[in-house]
Amino acid sequence: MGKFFLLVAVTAIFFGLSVPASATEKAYTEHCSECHGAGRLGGMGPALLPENLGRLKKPAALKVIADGRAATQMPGYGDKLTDTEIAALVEYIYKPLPEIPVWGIDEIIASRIVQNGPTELPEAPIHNADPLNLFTVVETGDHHVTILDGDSFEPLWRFKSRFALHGGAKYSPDGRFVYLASRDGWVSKYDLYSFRPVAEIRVGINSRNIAVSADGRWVAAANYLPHSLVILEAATLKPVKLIPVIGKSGKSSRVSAVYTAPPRNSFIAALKDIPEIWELSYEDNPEPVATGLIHNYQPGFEEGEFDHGPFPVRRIVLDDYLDDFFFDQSYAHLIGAARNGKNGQVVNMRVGRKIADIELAGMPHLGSGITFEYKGRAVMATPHLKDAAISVIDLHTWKTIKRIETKGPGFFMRSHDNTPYAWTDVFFGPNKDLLHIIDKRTLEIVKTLRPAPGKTGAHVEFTRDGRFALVSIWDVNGALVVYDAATFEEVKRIPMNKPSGKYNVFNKITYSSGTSH
Ligand code: DHE
Repeated sequence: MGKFFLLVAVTAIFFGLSVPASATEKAYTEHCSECHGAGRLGGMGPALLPENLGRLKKPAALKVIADGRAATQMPGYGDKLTDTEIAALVEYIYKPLPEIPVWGIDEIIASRIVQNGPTELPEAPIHNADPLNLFTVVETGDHHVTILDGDSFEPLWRFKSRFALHGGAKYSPDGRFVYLASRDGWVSKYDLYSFRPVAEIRVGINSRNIAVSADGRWVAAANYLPHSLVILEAATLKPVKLIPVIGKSGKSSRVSAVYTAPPRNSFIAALKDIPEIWELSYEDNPEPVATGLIHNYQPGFEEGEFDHGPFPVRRIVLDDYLDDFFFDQSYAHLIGAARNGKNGQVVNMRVGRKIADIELAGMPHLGSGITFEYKGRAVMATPHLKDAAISVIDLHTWKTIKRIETKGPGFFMRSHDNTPYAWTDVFFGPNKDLLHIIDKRTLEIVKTLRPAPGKTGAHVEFTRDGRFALVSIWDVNGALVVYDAATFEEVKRIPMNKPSGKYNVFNKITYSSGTSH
């Protein structure tokens, strides 16, 4: 976007060169509402409200609308809208809504739907597939989910999901139940023994992701709108605790993501609008649901202190935001970065403070980072959303030991304990149909695949034994392509409607170092 455009647009904002409000609302409906929601409350794209746009200054918002946003589904509208129309849209999205819809504990409780109670579910699987080698495949093309047999590669069950599922599927520790979250706030639970839905609940208006506790008792949900964390009882999806996310300074924040940290018996969340990490312990929690107790969290506690009641919140204050983060295998260290940050930061979770900066420019996609052993030392590898490279970082010295040049910026990376290879996609740019296979022993690319010329090939997941790698062709006439993980030969192609991600039960419940947790 040229400087001239910026000047015209900023001038339009400051001097009120106006477009009639009705025309701006029409432009919003025509170009934005499909993704960002009719009332700017979010959908496939995030909510566009001043409360959620605090980190995006108006000139930067002009640029995003004109040119699109890297690493998201947001396209540029510079060729469809005039500079003045874009400026008017910016004004429109920063205007407070007369009233922000409330999504509090009453609305959450009222939204809960139980499809099949415990007595309606069988004792044992009704199918003959290995229950721990099933895959949950999210087909974003028509908002469906397919449960795939990881041995025969036959689809076993296909059902309609909520709108715009995002983030990894999460399983109960025994692998029997899968939990899915949609961008519009629904958490849904399905039974993989009987292939039946169990229950659903709407935890927010615009949600981020969910995590299941290592003991299988709790589900934590992270929201963008409202600014809250919600704890559910995993068995019933009944809400247990609603936590408004308010930082030390009194400011509220969206939640970047929440994960479970099994060795710590806690959920760990990073916040997007305030530089804090929150850790919610689920160790020794009493039975709050059994007593019908719903705890409302009281903000105002100090750093190092805990609030009271179940799931006490421990606050770790940082000097930069964390948009994206992941953990080493021991969960002793959190490695995180801000999307616009120059460096990543390492937080020691035991002492509760930053212990190192790491070289991570180029917008690392840490959520899909992996760890493995290289020449006797533990390393992590992460793709970058803006850089055609994979960074490999020593988890002891926190130094980059190699930048592996790729054919374009990538989104996802995967490996498995039983394979010497890590697979990564090229997600952006002219080579988006390529996938690289990296030898973990040499850190060299040993093979580049093009499963469907011209179509994005992305997101790899391995079978339980690591013998096969499944790749998505991100197209409405797409597919899952099954590769032999040793010979890299294609074994099977299963038609799918834009299969965004696939999650193997065993790899997820064992927190395999090669997969997302
Ligand atoms: Fe994702 C996982 C954040 C855009 C597909 N994405 C995640 C997770 C986070 C995240 C924090 C981990 C959640 C979990 O598994 O519990 N994603 C973000 C963003 O900040 C970003 C860049 C902007 C946004 O729109 O929110 C973003 N993500 C996208 C997309 O545009 C993708 C490609 C298409 C889509 O469906 O929206 C996309 N994200 C995915 C997928 C996963 C994911 C498939 C699960 C990866 C896994 O293997 O676990």
